[in-house]
Amino acid sequence: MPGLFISFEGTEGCGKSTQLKALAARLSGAGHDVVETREPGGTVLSEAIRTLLQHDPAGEGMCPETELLLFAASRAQHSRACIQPAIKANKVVLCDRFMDSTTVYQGVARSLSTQRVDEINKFAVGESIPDLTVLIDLAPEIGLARVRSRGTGELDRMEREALDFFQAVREGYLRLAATEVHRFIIIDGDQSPETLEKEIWDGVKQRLT
Ligand code: Z5A
Repeated sequence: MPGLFISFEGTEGCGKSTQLKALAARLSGAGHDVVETREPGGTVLSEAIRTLLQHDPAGEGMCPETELLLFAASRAQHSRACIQPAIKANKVVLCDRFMDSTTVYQGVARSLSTQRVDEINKFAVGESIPDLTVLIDLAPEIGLARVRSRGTGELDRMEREALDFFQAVREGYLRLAATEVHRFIIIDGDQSPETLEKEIWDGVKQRLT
């Protein structure tokens, strides 16, 4: 089977990482060679940029334009050093967030020019356009409550945004998915992990056959 690129998108805490792992296990069980990766991140350089974007005090007060370009820089390296070689080697790449996160977080929620964001996204991704994107739709209040209850109590730079920001993100995703119905599968995130897993597997199988 030729290589395949599937991205996962959604608001904070919607269950992407959990479902990406579940889909990876199902695909591996079906005999596929699967690569699990994430954004920002996925290469040593891209992970260093992730630290700047989310955790490093140097990132505090970052302007939206810098944020956009750092996400794009991380992606340019990730696309060329990880995703494209894996696809060429006929692997299935599962990526936790990709270019749609930039369209929605920087373009919609940060109100940067849509045209600029699109151009920068295209430049960064190169040949790596997802064949399929799983959008897990969830009210941000629910996702943020999950994130706040899971860990150290410390929120990263992006997680400290106000609820309005995440509401704009959610609406941005739904509008984007409506313009690219062939690429997106929308799943209701307010269900059990087992139900989500089954719906995603059914959706992926349907699109792949
Ligand atoms: N960002 C951007 O602005 N522009 C870009 O171009 C890119 C990213 C690529 C990356 O965050 C941040 O960067 C993100 C967007 C921005 N910022 N925000 N805010 P990240 O990688 O650190 O985290 P995330 O991707 O936003 O999400 P997450 O915290 O990793 O959550 P998740 O992957 O969606 O969910 P999860 O880890 O699978 O589950 C979260 C918790 O809920 C966990 O305790 C689970 O056990 C629980 N869970 C999972 N599923 C369920 C269900 N179904 N029911 C109940 N509980 C559940």
